[in-house]
Amino acid sequence: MEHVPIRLLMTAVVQEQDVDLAERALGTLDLPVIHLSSTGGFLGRRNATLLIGLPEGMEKEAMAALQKSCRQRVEYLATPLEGAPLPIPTPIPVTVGGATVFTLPVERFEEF
Ligand code: 2BA
Repeated sequence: MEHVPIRLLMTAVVQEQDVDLAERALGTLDLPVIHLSSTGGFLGRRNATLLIGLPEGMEKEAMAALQKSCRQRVEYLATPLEGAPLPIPTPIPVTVGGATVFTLPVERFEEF
């Protein structure tokens, strides 16, 4: 692979349902992606963490690719109702996503 200087590392936590579309959208920008399978700490649902090394000037395009491919969804968290005689779970709606994105500067990038 050609050695393009990488300036930023974008870490995007995306929902499992959106990951194929997100990878395809990033692929059309010629951005290589590392796909890590992950799990959300709060809901315990499977999600994906994408690591994207960005050359100079690609941050906006990468963010736009994630924005068009990752959408919000409502998931339900089953919790027992406090004080109820029977432990009947009450579903609580939780809005998840589109994506949780951290962008960090890269001090050093090497490929060999
Ligand atoms: P989860 O930790 O499973 O969280 C799923 C959704 O549950 C979150 O959606 C948020 O709407 C809600 N949630 C999370 N923690 C909560 C809390 N303590 N109280 C009430 N509601 C809570 P998103 O914010 O869209 O996050 C989606 C996933 O992104 C998370 O899955 C987690 O894997 C990751 N994530 C979000 N914020 C993060 C952070 N600050 N650091 C690391 N990972 C993060």
